[in-house]
Amino acid sequence: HQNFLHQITHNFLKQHDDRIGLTLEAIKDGFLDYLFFNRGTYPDQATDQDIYQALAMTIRDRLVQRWLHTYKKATMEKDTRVVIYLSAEYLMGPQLGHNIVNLGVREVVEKAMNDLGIDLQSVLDAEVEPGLANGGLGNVAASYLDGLSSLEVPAIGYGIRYEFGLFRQSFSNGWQIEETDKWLQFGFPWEIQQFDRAVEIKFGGSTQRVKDESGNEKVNWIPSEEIKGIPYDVFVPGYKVNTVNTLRLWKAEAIDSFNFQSFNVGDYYGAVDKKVSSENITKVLYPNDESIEGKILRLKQQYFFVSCALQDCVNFFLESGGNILDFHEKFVVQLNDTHPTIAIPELMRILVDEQGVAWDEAWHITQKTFGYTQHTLLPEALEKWPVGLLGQILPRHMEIIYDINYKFLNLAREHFPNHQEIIRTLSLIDETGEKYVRMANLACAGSFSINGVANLQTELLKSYTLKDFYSIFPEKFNNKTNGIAPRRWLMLINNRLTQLLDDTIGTGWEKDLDQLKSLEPFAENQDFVNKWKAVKKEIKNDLAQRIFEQQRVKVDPNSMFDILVKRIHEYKRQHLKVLHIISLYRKIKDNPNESYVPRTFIFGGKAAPGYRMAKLIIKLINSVAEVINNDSSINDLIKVVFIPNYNVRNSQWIYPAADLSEQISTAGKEASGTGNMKFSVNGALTVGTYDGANIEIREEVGSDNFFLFGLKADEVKSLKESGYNPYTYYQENESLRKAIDMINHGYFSPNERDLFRPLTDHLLYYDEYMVMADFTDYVRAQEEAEQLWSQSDAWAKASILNTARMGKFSSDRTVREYLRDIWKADAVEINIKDTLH
Ligand code: H53
Repeated sequence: HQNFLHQITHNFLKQHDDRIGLTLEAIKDGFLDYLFFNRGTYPDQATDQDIYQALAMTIRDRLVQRWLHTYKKATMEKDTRVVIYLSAEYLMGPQLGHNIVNLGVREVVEKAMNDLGIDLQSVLDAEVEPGLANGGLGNVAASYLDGLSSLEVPAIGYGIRYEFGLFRQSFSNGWQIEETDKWLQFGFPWEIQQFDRAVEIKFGGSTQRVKDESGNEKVNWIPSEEIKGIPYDVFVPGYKVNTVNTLRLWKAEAIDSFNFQSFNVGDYYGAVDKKVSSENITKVLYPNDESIEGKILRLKQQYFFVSCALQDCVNFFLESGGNILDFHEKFVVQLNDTHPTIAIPELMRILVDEQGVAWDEAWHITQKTFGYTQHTLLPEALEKWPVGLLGQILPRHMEIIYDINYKFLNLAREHFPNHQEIIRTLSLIDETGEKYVRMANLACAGSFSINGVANLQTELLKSYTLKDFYSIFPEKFNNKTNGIAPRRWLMLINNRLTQLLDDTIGTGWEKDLDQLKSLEPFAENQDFVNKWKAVKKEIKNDLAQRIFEQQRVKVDPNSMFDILVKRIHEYKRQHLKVLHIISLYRKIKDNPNESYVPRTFIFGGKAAPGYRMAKLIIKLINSVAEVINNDSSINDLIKVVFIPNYNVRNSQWIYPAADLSEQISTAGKEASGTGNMKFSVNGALTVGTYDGANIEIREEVGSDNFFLFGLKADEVKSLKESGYNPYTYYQENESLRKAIDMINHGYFSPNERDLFRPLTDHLLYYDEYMVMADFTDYVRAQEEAEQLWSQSDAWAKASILNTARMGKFSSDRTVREYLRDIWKADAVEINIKDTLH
């Protein structure tokens, strides 16, 4: 019977090939069909949202068959190895444009829309992006799924379907205002709900030791709360291949959506209450990047999606006839930072308590299953959970963690006999005050691979942050320098440059970014240099126009676009940039007759809602912008713009338009950075510190095409140890002093002179991130940039060389390295003509 039904489906698909075909007519028909039957409208009456939804459904139709084949013929097959990526965040970005590019149908779709009198760009603009991430961490998660699909390797990303993504930012009187991100409001056309793959998740309660039939001791977990996880599958198509992998996002639901007992005694509200509280778990993304929020709900989120994911893997492996003892052969599970680390005791629990595997064997399987990616050098970003809280929410896991720790510390003592201090730092439990579980230590003990995300960071992990783990397990440590997806971050967002590249060196670079190298000789070709400049000018025009429409600020496309976009954080030093702008402003006012390079300073980025200093920095930028943009005495020589609600969509306009990319973190603080890569591949020059992936970018593009400044990581460290006194820089550097004095005298806050005191005091008397120490050299690097800018051909040449030499930073390269060293999974070609079973 089943075969019969399959046959019918296949005949149907064959007959209706046009419905899913990629021809102009098929796409037009599909689109009109959806517009009429699904949206209930005609093209001339359709809203932007109607048109977006109809086109999205049309494109989605073309993914379904590919996705189902990938899922059934590769992912679920017993003997194919599958990469599992666990991440609390995915920064997917707008989907329509990306999926059109990956299907290879950009031109056809553009033509189809044109024929109907519709502008594709305005359709793309109508999409509300799924903002299920804070920043860089979610961006790499999305890029690696894209890379895995493009390399045809079966993979599943697991995460949370937050009902509200990262808050939307607006400004009121220059202050950041946060609003709920209702990204699901109009429906999300790129997902399919999989009700039949729902799983149950337990919380709280207690454990009990019982004997099973054969007299062996066994642990029962008797929870106090149970909820359901419902998966929603999002398609992740590879570039011009049939592979469409799965991003499976989980939503929490109550098990009985209605508690009839309460209902019968008239407590209607109480009955609904339980449903509401269960569903709270996946309500909202915590808006902190690199700082921990020790909230119960956050821990529940982490356990929730991790348990859903592992149960799902175990289920379909056993369904396909797999042997649980081979779990680590079938799956490799990558932990994206420590957020999913509770997966380690969870897999132990499933193996030991539910599958009856002996402890040592279960530990062997677990350690062979997990890889751990470490993304940070900030001590405050290392997650830890109070033992009391973890034990209350996950009593069985707390026991398992203690058991793991006991054995792990015995091993550690063999390496470090009589080193009580080292044993204490290695312990999974921090016992210096209130007891905490150290999630990074748990991740290190429970995985076979530990990787950093750029060379410098990996070295710093080995010599400081995870030094003692490195001496026990040197073989586990490796580096995987981050990369970005060239399809999104060049092809999709920079159509103009893509055309020029295709015309000059042909296509093929999108799948093999090293091919951009063949652009190098063109840097010497005046005709090409002129074309490059013309393209850049058009792109800058586009952004200038958007800025004017949004903010009513006129910026000059001929000025140098100097851009700093990323999360607002003190270590990323947006305030260093502000001090530079103020000092330049001061200089122009004091010496109006000298000649200056016209500059437009563009900012973007969100501050965590509870991070007061970051919010004050936003207010300062907006206040400085207000004064400078309205000061007619400086003849529009400089403009300052803060683009609100920085997200993927806005960033797609920003990166291609940049002349100068600001990557100015304190050395030794930014693990890698990926924005730095997006700028440079689009032809921006970088002014940057010797930090994170900046170092490797500079190595690739050449030191002449990169403006390096500032203290190095070891210099930062030794200056700190020798007693850093920021005030001396204030005394010694006149322009720095004047800039700080202007802020302190209320020049930018006339109604509230002391508004920025907390910030300036911090800089003068504490300055954890050494803004003051790096100021002078930063200004020097900026002047160097201005000199090069004045020779516009030389600048263009450096810009061309940046693009030409960025091949290394394709996420395809990173994914290949993960596959080679950690994941060890092979490509599986997907043939959509195969019959499915
Ligand atoms: O991860 C990026 C790095 C970047 C680092 C970032 C990150 C988060 O976004 C959140 C938490 C965390 O521990 C690290 O700050 O340097 O490029 C991807 O690896």
